[in-house]
Amino acid sequence: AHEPLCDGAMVLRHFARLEAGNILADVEAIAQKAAFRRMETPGGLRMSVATTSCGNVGWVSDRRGYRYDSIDPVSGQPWPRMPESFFALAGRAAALAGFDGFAPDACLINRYDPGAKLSLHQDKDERSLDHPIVSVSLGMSAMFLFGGMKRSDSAMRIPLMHGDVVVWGGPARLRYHGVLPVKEKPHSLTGSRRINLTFRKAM
Ligand code: MD5
Ligand code: FE
Repeated sequence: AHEPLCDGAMVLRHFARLEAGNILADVEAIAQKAAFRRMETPGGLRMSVATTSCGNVGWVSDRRGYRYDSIDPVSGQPWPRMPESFFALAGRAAALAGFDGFAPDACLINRYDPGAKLSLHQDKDERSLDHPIVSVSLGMSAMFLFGGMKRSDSAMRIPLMHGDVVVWGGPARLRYHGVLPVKEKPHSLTGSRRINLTFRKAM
């Protein structure tokens, strides 16, 4: 089922379900080279979500700010390559939502343990905001907050479940969004974790 959420945002329910086991195996291999870590924000707080990346660049946060970097600051090495299957999945999802030719160069991988959350924010660290973001949810479900163009705008609550893919582009690209604290309802493939992959064209 393809549900338009609003102009520019499309939910593709179950879209990644058949591939979920393979994606999670790839995520484990990536995490062996670039471990999940809870990054520090410029304000000095530690995120409850643990992150890693694969692709030409990865998303990094520290006291200096947010940015994309070709080097993982923990390993001192380039980020692991983005698997072809990830690139292909993101491209197929984007095309279904009307964004042809999406070529992500970064895949940010978020790991939510029970209680982890993401406060309302906008994604604007990418060089051009003309490209969509494709998000893949795996494992435990989460309540996604989909707000407006201002932080103070009221937010819709959208449950995101294992295998759901969302494409955010055009007028939805800069909407405020977040994730409510994840409740512990273990999933057969991930245990007490939610994994979210976001594909971006960062550079
Ligand atoms: C998550 N991750 O579930 C979400 C999925 C992040 C993040 O927010 O920054 O890592 S991506 C949701 C998203 C991206 C771009 C635009 C909009 C939502 N939106 O317009 O609501 O871990
Ligand atoms: Fe975001």
